[in-house]
Amino acid sequence: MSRYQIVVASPQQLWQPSLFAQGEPRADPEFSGLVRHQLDQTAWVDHVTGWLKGADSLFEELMRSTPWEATTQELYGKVMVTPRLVARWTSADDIGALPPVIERMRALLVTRYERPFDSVSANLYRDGRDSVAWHGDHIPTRIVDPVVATVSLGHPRRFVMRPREGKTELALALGMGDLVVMGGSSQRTWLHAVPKVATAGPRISVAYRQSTG
Ligand SMILES: O=C(O)CCC(=O)C(=O)O
Repeated sequence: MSRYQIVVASPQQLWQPSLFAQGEPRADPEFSGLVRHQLDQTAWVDHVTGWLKGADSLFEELMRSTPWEATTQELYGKVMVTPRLVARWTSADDIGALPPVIERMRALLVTRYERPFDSVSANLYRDGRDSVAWHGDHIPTRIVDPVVATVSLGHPRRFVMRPREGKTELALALGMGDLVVMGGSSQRTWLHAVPKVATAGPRISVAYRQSTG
């Protein structure tokens, strides 16, 4: 018999609400405090710390009500379980059935960035072992300079970006209602990732993308 017992905590057990993210969820229509990181001549990232007030109640509702799925991916010829859980909503009816603040955030993003954002998806990083490897999002090439907006809920995780051929140039700690919007050529000429860490509480990222057009 092993001398070691492996204790695997569930995301609910690891979850500790923040004092700064309580109350009804409400996104800031003014995008106050927005900082634009001009990555190079053609790629940019907007960052608003704490854009969604009351992010914890949305986190808890999504944890409870989302049909989280484990998916697989092929890596170097091997089929591996993707290290995070995912969910995706692509029809207006599906998006309309989500907590109403998801639609309110979508409407604010559509107005500001003038993109349809007709697809909503979410990632659940249960703990520090969950991650997303370096990638650019797969968005049809007919969509020029796609804009991808992500709202982070729960415990902050490091979000990093680098040029396709280069080292990490931007690192942000994203959680508790932070908004990041990647635009210009950032999905084509840059990569982004959420690396694994030794310990982390659960985090959800909700992504708004354009899939048609
Ligand atoms: O969780 C994040 O902030 C990034 C997620 C991401 O890169 C993706 O879903 O493609």
